[in-house]
Amino acid sequence: MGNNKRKSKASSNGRNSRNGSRSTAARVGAHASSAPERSSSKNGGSQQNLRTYNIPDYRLEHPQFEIRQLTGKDKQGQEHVLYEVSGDLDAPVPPIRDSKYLDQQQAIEIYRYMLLNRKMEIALENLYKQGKVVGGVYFGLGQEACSCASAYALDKDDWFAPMIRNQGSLLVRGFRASDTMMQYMAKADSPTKGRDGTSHFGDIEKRNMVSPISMLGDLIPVMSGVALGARLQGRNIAVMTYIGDGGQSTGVTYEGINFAAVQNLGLVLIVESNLWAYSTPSNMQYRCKDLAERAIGYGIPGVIVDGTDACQVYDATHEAVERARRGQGPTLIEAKMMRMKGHAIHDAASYVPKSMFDFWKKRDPLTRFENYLVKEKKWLSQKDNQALIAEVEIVIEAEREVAVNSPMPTPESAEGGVFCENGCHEIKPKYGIPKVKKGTAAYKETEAAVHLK
Ligand SMILES: Cc1ncc(C[n+]2csc(CCOP(=O)(O)OP(=O)(O)O)c2C)c(N)n1
Ligand SMILES: [Mg+2]
Repeated sequence: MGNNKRKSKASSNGRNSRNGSRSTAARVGAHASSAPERSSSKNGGSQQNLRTYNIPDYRLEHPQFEIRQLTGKDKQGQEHVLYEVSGDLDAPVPPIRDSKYLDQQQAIEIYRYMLLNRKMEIALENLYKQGKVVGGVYFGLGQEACSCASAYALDKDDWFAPMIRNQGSLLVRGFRASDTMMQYMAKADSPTKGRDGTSHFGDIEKRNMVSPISMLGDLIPVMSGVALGARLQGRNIAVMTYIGDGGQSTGVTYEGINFAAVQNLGLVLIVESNLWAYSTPSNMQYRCKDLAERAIGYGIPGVIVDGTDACQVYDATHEAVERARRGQGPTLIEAKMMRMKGHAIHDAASYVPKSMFDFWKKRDPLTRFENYLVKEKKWLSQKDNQALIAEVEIVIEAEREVAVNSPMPTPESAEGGVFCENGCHEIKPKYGIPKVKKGTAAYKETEAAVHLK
């Protein structure tokens, strides 16, 4: 990226489109070129200070769409916003990129987690329709490769913090499908024992999982803090979390990444670039071409992957995790894909143009990975694939039974388990005693401290 300033015209709504044209439409899911390092130009002269940065891009296709906001009228003559999409929506589906790291058994294991993820969410939708769910349900349809393959790249000692679409990551980290189901049904045996109806639970003891925080972006500084805590105990670990293409607009996202960058903390941030933030299309959310470009401003590596390709997601996360463990700092991974349902079960996503769903349906991560394993690599015979699918269905049915049969919490139980009692949540150093020097000098009152009094 150069430092030459380009003059661009304002669009009719006061914003410039991402490709600089005078239109409210902007390109979504545009491409970027590759090469991981940032380098200084050696051209000399006026080019002397020109810095060039590159964003590696693992994708095998670069979808280009234009989304245009229009105003329509309903039958009563009421005006409402609608969106129109144009672009090459009939482009052929690209192949899965061979992984540099995954072997046959690992690839099949990721596929099984993706199947579990998909079938668990189908079961959840049914539980909701049966009136068994307290509140709403969130889905990661179309994002299973992103959740499962990224979590699969972590080791036991690494940490992670999921967001609403990462129910697959929980399965990879050892949570049972019934944990998520019971949580949504607010059952007594759920991780929060019926105190929360959605995803606000963690496990800092065994699974190194920080509970999701609903305020978008806030997990980023928290996870940076986890990495700092581990460093003070003498360890460089990877700490992974996710943020949506909408959520990354928050101020705390910037603060959290910047802190990890300057402290060289092992943050692995997966940006779930799924083209919508609630009912806002991504081109009304940010102006840069690819969100991975933001890594340049933070001074950290950024990489783009096809979020519907499990191999690409795994490889990029694996490399980011390795960097983190070597103490080389954070990485931002932009996973491009599509949110294939509404924001949550209450949202029918009728604002999304149907042709956009059709385009991404052909890129269903599960079907693509299945084809790859069965037809391309021949790592899984048709028969073994059918057996695997049947086994996953049995597991999900058994988990559903466990969840449905769990009792509701007793009214008396509401009294306990809210505040920490008798040190029940003592947080002990996990990796050793913090390696911090104890100061010997007495506290010196500074001018600033005096002033604050
Ligand atoms: C700081 C903050 N602002 C607003 C919200 C309300 N909110 C919850 S999800 C959401 C949209 C998120 O979109 P995106 O980040 O793209 O994630 P996606 O739903 O597409 O996975 C909003 C605005 C919130 N939770 N936190
Ligand atoms: Mg989004």
